[in-house]
Amino acid sequence: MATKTDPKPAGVADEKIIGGKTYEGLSRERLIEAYRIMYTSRRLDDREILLKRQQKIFFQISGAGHEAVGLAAGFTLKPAYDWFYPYYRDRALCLALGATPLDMLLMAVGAADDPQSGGRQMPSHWSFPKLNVVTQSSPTGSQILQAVGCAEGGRYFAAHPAAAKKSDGDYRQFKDVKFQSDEVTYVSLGDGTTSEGEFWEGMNTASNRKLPVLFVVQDNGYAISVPVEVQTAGGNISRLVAGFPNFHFEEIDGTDPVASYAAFARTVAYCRAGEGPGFIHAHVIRPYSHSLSDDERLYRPEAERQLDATRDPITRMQMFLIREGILDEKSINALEKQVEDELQIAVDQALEAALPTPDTVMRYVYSPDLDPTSSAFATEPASVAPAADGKKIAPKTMADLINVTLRDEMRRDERIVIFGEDVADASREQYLEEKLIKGKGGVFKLTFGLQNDFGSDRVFNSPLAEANIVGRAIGMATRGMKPVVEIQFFDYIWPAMMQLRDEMPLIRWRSNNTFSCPAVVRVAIGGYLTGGAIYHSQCGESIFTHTPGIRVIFPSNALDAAGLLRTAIRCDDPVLFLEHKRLYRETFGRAPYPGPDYTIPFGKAKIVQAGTDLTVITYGAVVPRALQAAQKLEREQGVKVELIDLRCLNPFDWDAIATSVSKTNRAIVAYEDTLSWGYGAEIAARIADELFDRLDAPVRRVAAKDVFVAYQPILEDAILPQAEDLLQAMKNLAEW
Ligand SMILES: Cc1ncc(C[n+]2csc(CCOP(=O)(O)OP(=O)(O)O)c2C)c(N)n1
Ligand SMILES: [Mg+2]
Repeated sequence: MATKTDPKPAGVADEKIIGGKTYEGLSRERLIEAYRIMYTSRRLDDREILLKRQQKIFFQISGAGHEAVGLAAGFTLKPAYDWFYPYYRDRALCLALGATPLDMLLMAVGAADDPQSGGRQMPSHWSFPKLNVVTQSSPTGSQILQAVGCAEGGRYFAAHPAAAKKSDGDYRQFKDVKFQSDEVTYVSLGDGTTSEGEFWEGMNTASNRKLPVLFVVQDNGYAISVPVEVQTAGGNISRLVAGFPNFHFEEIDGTDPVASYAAFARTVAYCRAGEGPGFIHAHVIRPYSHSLSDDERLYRPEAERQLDATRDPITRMQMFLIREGILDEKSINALEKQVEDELQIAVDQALEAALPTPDTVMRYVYSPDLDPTSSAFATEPASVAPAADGKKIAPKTMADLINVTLRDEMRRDERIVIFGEDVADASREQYLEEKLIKGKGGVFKLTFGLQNDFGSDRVFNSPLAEANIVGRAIGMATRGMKPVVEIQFFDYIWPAMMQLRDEMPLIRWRSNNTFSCPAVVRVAIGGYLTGGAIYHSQCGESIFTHTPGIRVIFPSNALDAAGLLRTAIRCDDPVLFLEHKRLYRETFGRAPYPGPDYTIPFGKAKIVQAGTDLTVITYGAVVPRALQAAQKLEREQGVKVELIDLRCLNPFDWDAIATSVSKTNRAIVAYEDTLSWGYGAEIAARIADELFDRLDAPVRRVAAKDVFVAYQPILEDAILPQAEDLLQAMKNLAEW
């Protein structure tokens, strides 16, 4: 049941909550420890500020004013047991969990031994694998859906403990899984960040699934210079979220350590008991401006800043300890001196630390353990015995083979879950049980029957929210699961773009290989649909091939789709798996099922047709069109085109291109996406750069016009590259 403390105005301490001599269960020793941590946190900020002014570090953002909340969280949650998605003001939390000042300072100087990122991330982007603090980034709020996925991961492993076992031959070999049946996932954010849509998506799913996620909004009244009433309707986030079911809510004075501790203790107990998520709205202060790049005197008058200063949690804790006779002034001074001495040693050590060398920059963009381009993934399709009556087994469509591949992989690997919009057979599973319905299984039916076969906790519908799908997948994959999620149409991938660009591809690199999230995102892509129009025909693959850290696959036929999807699932890297809608049920490229172990290495092109006069490099739905054109050209003019289907766009098979172009001396790059700035530009540039002396003619591109795909088929045909366009380009180049 949801509860709520009496709301009180920000900044007004409630002395009654501090109450009595029990200090809400905190012993005197624990209170002294609390002060030590809070003071260390504040003085570490001060040290970093000094170092920044001396140009010995390059950025500083403080946790000042937020120490009491962090402390309360750190004292009520368990490191290496619970999971943490903290934000940059959570220095005191990380110290309370067991991170050291040296760990933090090594990050500030960008040391080689910076345990959080190896010199790759700004300071205060927390990452402590041993404590279950998951690598954090800079985009505000992108941690929230990942935290939700993390909590789902814990719940999944608790229900499927056998899935946690290691297994050779795929990503599982390199992924330790740990979970606790009553673990809690902490996620924090500022007041401004509650304006991000992903915050609401995260709250929605945590509420709906009753997940043990503890949301902590640290409300310092400002997001850089923008005050809370501009961010939040009515100026108070607690009032807005109060309608979410299943939550335990608290609104607290987050500058009061003991009151904060009490509120956290209540909320953590609620989450741990499996009652649902918690939401703590803590009113805090921000005495040091937003960061060292900001001067709040430009937008906050002195009187307002002074009012904040009266609520400083460090001073309040000091006064409290003295008033309660727990420490006297002398012992406080001694404690502080000890902290200062320890910090001095840490600063000296950090300043002497070795710096990373430039030759390390490309490390850990991808998994160093499992290479999906390796020959270990090169297999032959299982020979299909003819049916008993001697008839040949009918070849299957790409849609069929993707469905069978998913089914076989789910059987093999219990860590796989599938979710997305409409991917389940039916969310109201009693309809399935009572056999009242057949089930849907995706708008293109690619996941049909999987929920029926594997149950509703392995195949389920997501809300209609693409960031929700990808963000949660990242959180799950970080925990060791293998989410194979679906984005219904490429045209609608954009709400997930922050997760796909700034998160999924970066988790490994930015954490210096201490975290990874090898999820698979399947996306229906492309046009040639007759009536698909602007919003059901888009390509745009080069936007993702432009992003280091994510593999991009684009098969043109059923066999490749099966083999490459299996490699994608077993792989240790995140994969964007692009499935062309027009090819799902095409006659072209059908094949018998190649068996449950058929894999194709990434980055190996397929020579669709060998030739000597001209090379066409393409992929996806342009492959059958280019083949048709090439065959016609050979019939009519005897020109022999070598047709290369790249199949994988990142990595791509440069060797196949170079070998072919060196032989034919002529190249066309053909693709369905808009011409300019597209995937072909990179290939063309590389051919011009590295094969210049082998060329007898300019490198040509054939692609869509630089416009979106229109609805009327006459317009669609004119916009997308057709076999006839390819034929003309081939003829033209052959004659050049
Ligand atoms: C998506 C995104 N937009 C903008 C920024 C730049 N930025 C960094 S922190 C910040 C303000 C955050 O305010 P709030 O959530 O209240 O947290 P606080 O810093 O006050 O603790 C902004 C706008 C960012 N990092 N990410
Ligand atoms: Mg704020």
